[in-house]
Amino acid sequence: MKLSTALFGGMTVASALILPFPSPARSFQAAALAPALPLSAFPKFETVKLQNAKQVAAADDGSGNPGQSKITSAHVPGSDSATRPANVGGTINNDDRNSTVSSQKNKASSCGTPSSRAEWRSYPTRSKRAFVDAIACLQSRPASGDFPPATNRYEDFVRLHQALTPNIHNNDLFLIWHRYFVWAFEQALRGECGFNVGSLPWWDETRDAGRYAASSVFTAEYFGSLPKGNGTSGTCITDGRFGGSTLHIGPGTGSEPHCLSRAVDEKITAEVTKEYEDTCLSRSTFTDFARCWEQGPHGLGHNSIGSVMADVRSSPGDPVFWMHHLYVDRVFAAWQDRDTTGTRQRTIDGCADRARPCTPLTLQTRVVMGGLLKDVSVGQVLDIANGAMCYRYDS
Ligand SMILES: *[C@@H]1O[C@H](CO)[C@@H](O)[C@H](O)[C@H]1NC(C)=O
Ligand SMILES: *[C@@H]1O[C@H](CO)[C@@H](O)[C@H](O)[C@H]1NC(C)=O
Ligand SMILES: [Cu+2]
Repeated sequence: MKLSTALFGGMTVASALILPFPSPARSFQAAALAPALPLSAFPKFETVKLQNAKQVAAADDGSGNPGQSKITSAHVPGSDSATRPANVGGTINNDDRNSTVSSQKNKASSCGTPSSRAEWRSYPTRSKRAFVDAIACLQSRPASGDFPPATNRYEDFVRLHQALTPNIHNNDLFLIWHRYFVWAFEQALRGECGFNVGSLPWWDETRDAGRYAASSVFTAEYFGSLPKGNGTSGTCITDGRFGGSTLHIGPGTGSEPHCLSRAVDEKITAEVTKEYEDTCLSRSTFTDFARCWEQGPHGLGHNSIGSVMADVRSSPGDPVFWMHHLYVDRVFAAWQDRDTTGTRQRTIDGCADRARPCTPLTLQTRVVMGGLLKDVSVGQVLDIANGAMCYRYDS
């Protein structure tokens, strides 16, 4: 069974995840530090430079027709973005919209007090410690067995992301699926590892643009340092809460033991700017925002931290993945809030895949979590404090 069938055909993903991988070797865990693999082993994210993203905006403004495909594909060799329909609006009928709006209204009281995610610099020290401790706790717990060859509970999350990658990147499910993935991870931290501080943090990466390595995120107390690579390989991380880890999911679609490694390129971190954020935030349609944000600061942030984080499939293997996606989600929520009528919390358009013609993304499209948390519909995760989740951002 193909995973795309699992995503959209009503079957469980867990059964689809039993792929022909070797069974986990317990000896991995006892072994000495695994090697850093060559940077070329980690398949990178597609990215677009700000200058080109701005050209897209200009084309969009002028004609009312997005027309981004030509410009984008010209700067992303190997990308198949040009095959994506430029304008896929109008895929949601009124029946869909009205029924979900009213069902969301009915759920308004189910979200009691939303937890309020704080920016890392104003997130209390004891919460920072609790957060990294809870992540390390998941790494010390046994795998569920539903996601071979995951060797611990944390790797269940990495494996699901690896397996679903083609379905959840470079299409309009990207922001929605990753929002719910972070929520599922938060539930595991709370339910399985006793994480009980008020909220998760988020990381305003624009404040560290050009000097991520100096960020207080990358310190021996928390996520460990952010070194450069040596040109061909990343550098194994030996400090911080996750120093010395061996990862068993990845690189790419594989499962080869390797150390947690990073290879920062501050020339690329310097591209994660407020200016880029604002360029994306000013897009008026969901699909235009989503494209700009995924291939802009989202992809640039991944690639710039490098090595494991630059792996489109298996980047959750680096725990800083969660900090990055909390930032990605924070700006998605900000884009939604820009329209004060609430329309962006209630409506959706775009493509759920890269087929041509594509499968339209609707409020009923399933957001599949493979049993890590129950599957929901897109309509249940558009509003972060009204539906399947209950949180907000405090800055
Ligand atoms: C849904 O809402 C639209 C606009 O508010 C309205 O025109 C349409 O008749 C409604 N459809 C149903 C099925 O209620
Ligand atoms: C870079 O590091 C890798 C892994 O530690 C090593 O195999 C390789 O020889 C190093 N390359 C250079 C150019 O130093
Ligand atoms: Cu991802």
